[in-house]
Amino acid sequence: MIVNTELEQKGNLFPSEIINYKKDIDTLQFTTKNNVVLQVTVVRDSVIRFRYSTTGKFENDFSYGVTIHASRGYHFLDVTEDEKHYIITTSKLICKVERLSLQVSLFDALDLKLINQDEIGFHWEESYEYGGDIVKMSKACQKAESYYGLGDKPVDVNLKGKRFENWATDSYAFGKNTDPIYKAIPFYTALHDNKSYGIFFDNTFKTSFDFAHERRNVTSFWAQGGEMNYYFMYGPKMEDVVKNYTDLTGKPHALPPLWALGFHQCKWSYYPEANVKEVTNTFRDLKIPCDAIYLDIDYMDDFRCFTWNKDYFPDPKKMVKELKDDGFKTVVIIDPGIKIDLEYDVFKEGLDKDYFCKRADGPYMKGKVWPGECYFPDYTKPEVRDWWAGLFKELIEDIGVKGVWNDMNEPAVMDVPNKSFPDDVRHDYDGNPCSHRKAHNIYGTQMARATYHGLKKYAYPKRPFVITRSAYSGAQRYTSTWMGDNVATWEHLAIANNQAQRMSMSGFSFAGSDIGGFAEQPHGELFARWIQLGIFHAFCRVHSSGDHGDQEPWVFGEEITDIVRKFVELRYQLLPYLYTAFWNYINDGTPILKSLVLYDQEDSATYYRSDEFIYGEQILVCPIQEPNAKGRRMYIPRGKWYNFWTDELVEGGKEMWVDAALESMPIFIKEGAVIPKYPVQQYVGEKKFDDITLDVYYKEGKESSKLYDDAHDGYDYKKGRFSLRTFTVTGKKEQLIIQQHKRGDFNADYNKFHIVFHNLPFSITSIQIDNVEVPIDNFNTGKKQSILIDKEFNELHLVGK
Ligand code: MIG
Repeated sequence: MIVNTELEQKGNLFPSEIINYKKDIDTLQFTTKNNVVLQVTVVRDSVIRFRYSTTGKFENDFSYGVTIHASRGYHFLDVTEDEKHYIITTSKLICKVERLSLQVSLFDALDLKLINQDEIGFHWEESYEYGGDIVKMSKACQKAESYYGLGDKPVDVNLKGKRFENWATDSYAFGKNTDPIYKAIPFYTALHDNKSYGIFFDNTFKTSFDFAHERRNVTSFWAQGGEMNYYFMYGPKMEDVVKNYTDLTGKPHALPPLWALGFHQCKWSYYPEANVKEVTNTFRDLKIPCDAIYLDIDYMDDFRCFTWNKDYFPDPKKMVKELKDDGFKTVVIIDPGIKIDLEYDVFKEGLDKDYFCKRADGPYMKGKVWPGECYFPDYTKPEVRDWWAGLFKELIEDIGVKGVWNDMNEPAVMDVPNKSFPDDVRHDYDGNPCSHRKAHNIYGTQMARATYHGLKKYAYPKRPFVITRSAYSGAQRYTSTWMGDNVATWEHLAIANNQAQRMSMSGFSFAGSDIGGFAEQPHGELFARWIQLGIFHAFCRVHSSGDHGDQEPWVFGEEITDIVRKFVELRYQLLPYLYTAFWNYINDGTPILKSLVLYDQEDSATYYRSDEFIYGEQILVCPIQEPNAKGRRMYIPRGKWYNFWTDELVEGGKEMWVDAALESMPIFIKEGAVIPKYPVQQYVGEKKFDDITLDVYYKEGKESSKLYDDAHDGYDYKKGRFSLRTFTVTGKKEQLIIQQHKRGDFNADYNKFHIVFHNLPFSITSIQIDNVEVPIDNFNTGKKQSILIDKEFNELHLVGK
């Protein structure tokens, strides 16, 4: 852990004993003899912030990661002392601070069991090169403790035994274990003894995490500058840890428009216009649903942001309108590099207003990217973000573009060894001037934030849609994300699976991979298997570099086209289910994908499972990740599950073989679930429906399910124009009752539910709707047992024998 090897003899410094303690409402301050200060803030009963200074003074308390909307307030707070400790007690946690060493240990306030304990605890090294400290924290790794989270790391789900760095990096064709890649999300959750907690190290400098790698019994994290400043979040349920973290760093400010949860097609690049149209027309001809088409860098005039290449796209407004009339939303790429060209108004204005980043001694930060030599806006300055947001007026308001894709915002620079800005570049950091060492990891997020504000303003009253490559904790408030330049290999399919799960448990559910792989070209089989996984990611887009051939769903032959259509149709059918999961996410911070450990942490068989995951609340998915498979072994979590394809009921808590030839994949539905489905449409809003389907999976016992709905765009839902239906299924040997509870005053176009029953163990003798007997011939007893009923029913009661 000694970073500065030449000065090794100097090494680590440690706090000495506490000589002063004071309390100010929710904040306690401990000062040691050698002038180290530990500030402990009780944010919530289960969230405590620890902040250390080695000089007696703290920096200005500013964070891009923590949202101003974060919940605050606790039910109980008490501080006592014993011979060795100060003891802070909330309704969830007991935190002990040692008088002699400033070391911290945390206990569950209910059963008094140890959750987390400093090993050495806080220590530091002076940074001779840059000033300030290299700040370090070491924690004891508890027996059988495991670790999860950390954003986009391309490794198996459990992080134990590994070491990582957070430094946003353009990583073309990264591989398994490449570290770091595009994002910097310094948050992990840990689990031992059925208790889960999380640590968010809110420090934007280069941070490192070591999970019992260097020393078997120690987990540590450190940063190249700034403060030791971390939030400890307690569950004990892992899902609550993730919710706490998401509350702290922010939920998306708005639901995405529903179309953004549809299928997206992208390539580097579709041009000219005729080529774009050919692609979109083929989607419609072949009846493969699709909602968005992307324009990569070649749509611009010589890669100048906010311009169009008029040879390729002579009339963008007309094209965008025609695409829109056919159900396609146009999404365009915008990079941070602004071409140095005095004839180019964006450049000229940025220069005149002094909006570009500068080197330490004053010259502009000049770097080569696609347009050639460029300057780069300092998005960490509020005024620059406002300017940037304003640049979207024409694209969005006038031309009608619906989404913006921010790339290269690590920031990426070509032809330099470190692939980014030099360390000495200056940033405003919202009035806390600093070098690139501190601003690097946040640069991409601030760009996406500025982009989001532009879209929000000019798309109004519609909702904005932004996608970013780089991100720091909190970026999920503004934008969706993809995982960057992966490769068309089977291993990358597994990586994509792990990354999406990991992002989801790192508070960032709106994520997906380049389906099929960005670099190189997949075989049809790999493409089909990747589509099968991709339809279960909140962000679902095919993208490829294009230099290795085409990657549209139809280029691999008819068999593959049919499989792709079948699964994309399934995604469109499940849109109301996904939309509901998204609503859960923006309301409660509930992750849309749940790794099995997050779903059932009491089952230790889940701790190292990487392939299977829960989609939303009640669908279990496991992609096929190897060629020529006719099925695979997978772990079915505890409980009873229906095979989606056969309705066969299986008892979980064990591994089993599941058939899944190429036209299939392992999907299971939790018993008792009510799964809402739309009819297939070619794009969101294509059709008005008379009814939607509710697939009801019989269970002996009780299970409840939710269905959220609203206008699918706009902000009326924030004023109560939504509907939230809760269906409670109660199954008995010869009865099934479905109760519906509705909240909100949104009224969807459809009037009826087509309720389809799976596995009813009895034959119907009587049906009551809201306590009124209805003729039994309303019940369809064909291949699918079903009934069509008014969507506002309160209770459906089936009796059988
Ligand atoms: O240097 O815009 O990750 O999705 O197609 C490559 C071209 C720049 C990298 C992105 C990729 C995009 C490509 N970009």
